[in-house]
Amino acid sequence: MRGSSDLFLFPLIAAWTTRDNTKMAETDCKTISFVLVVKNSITGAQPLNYDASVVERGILLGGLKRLMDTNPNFKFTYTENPDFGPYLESVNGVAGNLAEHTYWELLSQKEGGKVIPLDVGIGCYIPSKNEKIILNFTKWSESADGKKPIAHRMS
Ligand code: B12
Repeated sequence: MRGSSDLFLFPLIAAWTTRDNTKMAETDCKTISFVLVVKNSITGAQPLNYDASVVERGILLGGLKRLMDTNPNFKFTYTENPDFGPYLESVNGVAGNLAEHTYWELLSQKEGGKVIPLDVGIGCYIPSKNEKIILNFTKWSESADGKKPIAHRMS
């Protein structure tokens, strides 16, 4: 009796498993490649280029994490800002410093285009295929009265 019910259930289980695999394949995420450049405008050191990738429509933070997980020559840290999300604090051991007015500026260059600063942080920006993302260690400058920082240069 038991043998015949096993025979009956087998095709049902097989069909269910196959259907589930198809579902998995449909929801698999594609990745896109972009280039990450780490530049230090303060020391003038030779920029480093990395081949990076992110899930299609995924955020830059995800791409940076993937790169750090797979490439021992790249590391970064960030802090959480309650209003704007993750703030890139350090890259390869070099950290921005409030007192010294240094920070990691986020820049982008799309194929053949000019270099422009990102208008959002690493938690919001979505890189596109073959885009060059430049992490540029630099200083922000003071306004004429020396009180307010001129935070973002114009594109
Ligand atoms: C000053 C300022 C800076 C200074 C902050 C240091 C300082 N002490 O002056 C510097 C020059 C470092 C800076 C950098 C950037 N900034 Co800014 N910055 C501002 C500005 C003009 C004022 C912030 C402020 O002083 N608030 C008052 C204080 C009392 O509040 P606070 O919460 O303590 O402020 C802190 C945060 O604002 C934080 N902060 C500043 N910018 C950014 C950006 C991000 C993504 C995060 C998470 C945090 C953050 O630094 C402040 C001091 O600690 C705001 C515009 C605004 N009106 O808010 C833009 C603003 C917050 N910045 C912005 C951006 C996009 C950036 C950059 C990504 C620009 C770039 N292309 O590199 C980078 C951050 C890169 C990184 N490393 O992650 C955007 C954020 C938009 C968004 N939704 O993500 C804003 C709103 C300007 C805009 N485009 O409209 N910034």
